[in-house]
Amino acid sequence: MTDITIALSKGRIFEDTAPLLKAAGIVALDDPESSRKLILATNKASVRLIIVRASDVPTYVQYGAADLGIAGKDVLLEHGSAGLYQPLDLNIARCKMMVAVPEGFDYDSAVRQGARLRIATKYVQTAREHFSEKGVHVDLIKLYGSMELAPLVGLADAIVDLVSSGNTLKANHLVAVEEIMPISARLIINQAALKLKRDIIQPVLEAFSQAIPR
Ligand code: PRT
Ligand code: MG
Repeated sequence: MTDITIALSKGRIFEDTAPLLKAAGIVALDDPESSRKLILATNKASVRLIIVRASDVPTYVQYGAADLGIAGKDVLLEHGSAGLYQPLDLNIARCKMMVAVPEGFDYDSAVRQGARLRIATKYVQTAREHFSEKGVHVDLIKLYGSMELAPLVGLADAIVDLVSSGNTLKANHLVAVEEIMPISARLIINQAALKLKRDIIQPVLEAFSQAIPR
């Protein structure tokens, strides 16, 4: 019988989580990058992994369809934390939430002059909070990806997006003008599961916390 379910997204979250799982003695029996399976068995009969979209991880955990999950802080800020414990910053999948504009756009003077800025982003909650704290008036335009395109075709003056190497900005002639916050992935736990399955969850939590990269 399967006892706990861990929700993960493939790509960078899975890659960075695999060493933490290993430290907890958990190894997936299939590689999610090559397998089409959405439920992956592990070497432990009591643990299975489910592969979902990054932004869907908190939803599976909140409703108890998964007991544990790994999600970026960016995702958690947009989703909200109802029903979720967030005991560990795993310090993986790190990047920065930033404001970026086309090369040559004078962001500072636009802000100083109180211009109303059009901001395209997937991170509407985070962007709204950031600009409201700064007292900058913005119109937020919700996108689901490829935000870098928006200023290039006149959809927005600026974007709020995640930046790691900076290569995507550079390739699209954009520059970061403001850091909103550092981002990393967090362990999230369904609150009821933590109480009911503490005997299985607690050792995983401890192994993860010992194995967090610094
Ligand atoms: O792809 P999908 O729509 O399913 O969801 P997703 O894009 O949110 O998932 P995924 O797997 O790409 O990212 C999962 C998590 O990784 C995010 O929620 C972040 O917490 C974290 N992360 C870390 C990043 C990045 N670094 C990152 N660089 N997520 C996205 N990016 C993107 C960024 O949006 C931009 O388009 O990579 C591009 C910039 O990268 P650089 O290296 O060119 O600066
Ligand atoms: Mg992606």
